[in-house]
Amino acid sequence: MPTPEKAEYMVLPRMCALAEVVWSPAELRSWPDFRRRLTVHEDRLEAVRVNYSRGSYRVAFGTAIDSATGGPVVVLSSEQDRPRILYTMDGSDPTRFSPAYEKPIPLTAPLTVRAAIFEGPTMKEEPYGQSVILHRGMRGNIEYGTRPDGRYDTAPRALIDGITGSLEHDDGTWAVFPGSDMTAVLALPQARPVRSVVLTVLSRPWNRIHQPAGVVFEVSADGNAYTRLDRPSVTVAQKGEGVSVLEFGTSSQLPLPAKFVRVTAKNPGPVPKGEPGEGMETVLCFDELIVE
Ligand SMILES: [Ca+2]
Repeated sequence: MPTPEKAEYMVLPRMCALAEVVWSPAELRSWPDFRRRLTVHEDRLEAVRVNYSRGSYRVAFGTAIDSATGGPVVVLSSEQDRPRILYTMDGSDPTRFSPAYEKPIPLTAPLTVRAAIFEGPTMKEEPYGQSVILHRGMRGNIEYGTRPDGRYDTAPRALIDGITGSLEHDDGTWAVFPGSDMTAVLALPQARPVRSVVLTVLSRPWNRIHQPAGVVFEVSADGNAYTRLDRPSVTVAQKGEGVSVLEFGTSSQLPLPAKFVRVTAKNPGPVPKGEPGEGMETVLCFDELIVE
């Protein structure tokens, strides 16, 4: 740590969070309650003039299923306690005249939300934007054969949350499977014709993230008898330097009536010779199972 101020910044309010974790029993811990009490504590830190971290003013994007309508909604959140989030849906940056986020935004078509936290007329940090797609699979439930790696803070619905598009494997949008296959069963709310199935996959060889050795899609009306679909085709959806997002998709035998979609992505095994991390386990990363 170069200065005492930097050390203060790194330990506060982290120290409060550590105290919360080791002194409060797990069943009594609540993030919203901690966040509220922290606001009081931050006033104390302010009063004793230590250089504590004010936390991120970044707006986080997620989706959920509205329990009343059964339809998907976009949820905005932040580390701040009761932040005033202003947002737009036309691609422009929010200003102090933009609408305030008060409740989840119904998702009836693909959209791009840009949002920032304001205190009075002041924007606290550069706005963040997120595109959200809409597909039928979002209304379903997903169960994994092997859980995604817990270290990446992946939401349980990550594969069916409509949020895609990043090239960074550790931004919380990717479901990460080191050294194992990925199998998942998506249960749709009703048996209806499925027209297409697409799985988005990250390739980032520098981090030992490679495309699967094979992807198999199967559909079923009853969850017992599955029909295996044709080998998916692979297209490049996004490309950066040494990194790409690939789409494994199929539709040639479709539509078929289905309530269940099963996907199996095969881990190719140890990283081949000459590649970064050769001989170590290959990591598989997925961000959306798009079912129409
Ligand atoms: Ca996703």
